[in-house]
Amino acid sequence: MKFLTALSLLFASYGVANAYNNCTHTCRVLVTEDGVEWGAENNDWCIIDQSLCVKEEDKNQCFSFPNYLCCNECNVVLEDEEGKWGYENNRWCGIKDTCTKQAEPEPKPEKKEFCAKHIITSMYTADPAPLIVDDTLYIYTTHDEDVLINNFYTMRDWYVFSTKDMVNWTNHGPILSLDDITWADDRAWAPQTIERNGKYYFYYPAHKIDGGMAVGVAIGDSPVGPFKDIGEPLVYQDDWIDFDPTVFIDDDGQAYLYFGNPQLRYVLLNEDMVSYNEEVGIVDVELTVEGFGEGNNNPTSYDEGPFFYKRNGIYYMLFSGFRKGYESEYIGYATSTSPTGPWKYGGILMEEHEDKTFTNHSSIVEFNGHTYFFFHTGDLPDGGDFHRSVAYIEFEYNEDGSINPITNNLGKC
Ligand code: FUB
Repeated sequence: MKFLTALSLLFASYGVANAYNNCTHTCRVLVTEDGVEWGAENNDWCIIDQSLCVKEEDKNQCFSFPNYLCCNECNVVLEDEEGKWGYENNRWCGIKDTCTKQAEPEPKPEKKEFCAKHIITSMYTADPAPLIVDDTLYIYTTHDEDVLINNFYTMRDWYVFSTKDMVNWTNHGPILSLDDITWADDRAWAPQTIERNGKYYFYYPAHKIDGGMAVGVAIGDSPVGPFKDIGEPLVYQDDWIDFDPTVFIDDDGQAYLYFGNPQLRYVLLNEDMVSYNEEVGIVDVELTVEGFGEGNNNPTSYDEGPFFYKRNGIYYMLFSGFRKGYESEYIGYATSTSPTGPWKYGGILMEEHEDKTFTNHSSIVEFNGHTYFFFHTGDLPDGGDFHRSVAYIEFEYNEDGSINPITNNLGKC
């Protein structure tokens, strides 16, 4: 046979079989010659030592240890001339040389603990709303006066605080006061500022003389003012609903102004930012439990303090609300794929402050690679319902853009 002839020639030229190596990874006998079984490896003949071969019926056995199973782990218990041995499930097992240490289970990333901090402790502030200009974060706030009239909200002006590092804060206020607004006489409540074409638009709610609540707007040349009111309310319907404005300009240039307690409403701002699309008018958002969670209000948990923004194509609406069984506000959020809803309830962002203060009011901003949740609490000395203080805490979004509840750990961390 041609093959045997070749083999004989091979043997002839090399003389004896033991000039060949033992096969190390094949047990397939190609030729048996004078009781010697030959296989082939690496383009050369090799001699098969059957004692090293795994029998068909012993497939699970360890190649190097024909009568033993292969270890699952690589923990060497014993080493002798045959090789390395492990001990698993009450029996010895062979450890292949190719055995690589199984990767240690990935340590679970430790849940980062962030610490809440006040932005200012020398005065009472509430209702924070952020604006980033260049390398600076500005936080616009309301101001709870030290001395209360009728033990109720006593709020007559607005402030802005700036920081570049979240440590050092500069107070630029007051930036606007009820005294500067001809049509308003009370309730300098939760504002927000936005920039467009180099101008800064400060949206604020206030009580209209002889009327209800209204949303006004004042214009400034810089984020810290001075701001000049346009001289009349931007939104006024002679009710007590239209306050707590939040403003956002979408990628297509359309600006939205949401507001309202306990009805969430919006208008489409015109390019000039001081008037709105009258044809669309003032739109009531349909408040559903699917959108705003179940609660004490109509029948959802939405109450007030909307904060509207967009991240990675998702629109977010933070809000202050009442959950069933609670008499102070929690912060919840809803998301949508469109700026006007429908909204999908996302859950609790911050639980009620319970006995500390009846309200809360939130906003979120990404600054210098970190994400911050701003809120207010009653945690300062003599703090309470009408003596509140703005604080913030860092947090991280989940992969899908959802946000886990955030704990107010002021003073505990
Ligand atoms: O600060 C006055 C009012 O209390 C705000 O407008 C509401 O959001 C609530 O925080």
